[in-house]
Amino acid sequence: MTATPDDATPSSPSPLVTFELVTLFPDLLDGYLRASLLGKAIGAGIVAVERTNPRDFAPGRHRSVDDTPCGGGPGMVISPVPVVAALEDLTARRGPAHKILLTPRGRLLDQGQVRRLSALPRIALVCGRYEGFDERVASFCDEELSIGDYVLSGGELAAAVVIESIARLLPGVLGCGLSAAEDSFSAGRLEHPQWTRPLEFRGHRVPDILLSGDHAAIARWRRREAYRRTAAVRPDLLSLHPPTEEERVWAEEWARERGGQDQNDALSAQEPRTRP
Ligand code: 6GU
Repeated sequence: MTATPDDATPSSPSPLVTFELVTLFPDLLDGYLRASLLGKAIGAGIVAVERTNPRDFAPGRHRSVDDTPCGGGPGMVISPVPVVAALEDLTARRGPAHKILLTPRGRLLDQGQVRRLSALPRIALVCGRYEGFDERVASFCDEELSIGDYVLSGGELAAAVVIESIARLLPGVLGCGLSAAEDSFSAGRLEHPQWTRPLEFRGHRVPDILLSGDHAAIARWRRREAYRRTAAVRPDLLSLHPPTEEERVWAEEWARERGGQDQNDALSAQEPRTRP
């Protein structure tokens, strides 16, 4: 008879982060949470996701979770009663959590917020649906978060965004490349562009410098392209993370080039359209 010693099977580690989804659609994210790196992290026990449905705590035969707005107006408002009961139930079962209300009126999620949240061991994500929450729900939460300036019909996709952005920062979730991927945003710059084979595709060639083997030159070129892209598409990031010395030099170069181009444009605009 062969007995398996206890220490031969790896005991499942306690998760680094547990997410407590509070949602009226507890199955909605199942496929997403099963797939890819996130699914592996959950399978490996690094991340755990629990679900609690406020409808299970709704009073009455119809288990309704919303009601008409006090003072009148269109739509419905989610009642604090089942939501707070759901929060109390998950706390009683599995312990206290940092409670986040997901709402478009919340503070905007960015990589800095993600980093802050990634240090918390238990996070409850309270998802709304269609309508707003009764104001009192917010008093039972620790903060309110939004994932962007647009309106979704529910907080579930926002919850998926929060879960994935936090999970990928945890050790063991991403392979290598994590620090690189994160550093680029923490430095307040967009990622530099990337290419792979084939070296020529429908007339578009991979830039020669990337094939040069000159690693210092490549690194510098990538920093410059990251800065070019950031300045063009996200100038707001530059006020938060001011240009470095080398970036200022590049910006001046581009301004001179543009100046020359603008002058050419101005000159050709003065030329008569049709020659006499
Ligand atoms: Cl967190 N919820 C909803 N419903 N819409 C949003 C959002 C959250 N963030 C941006 N839009």
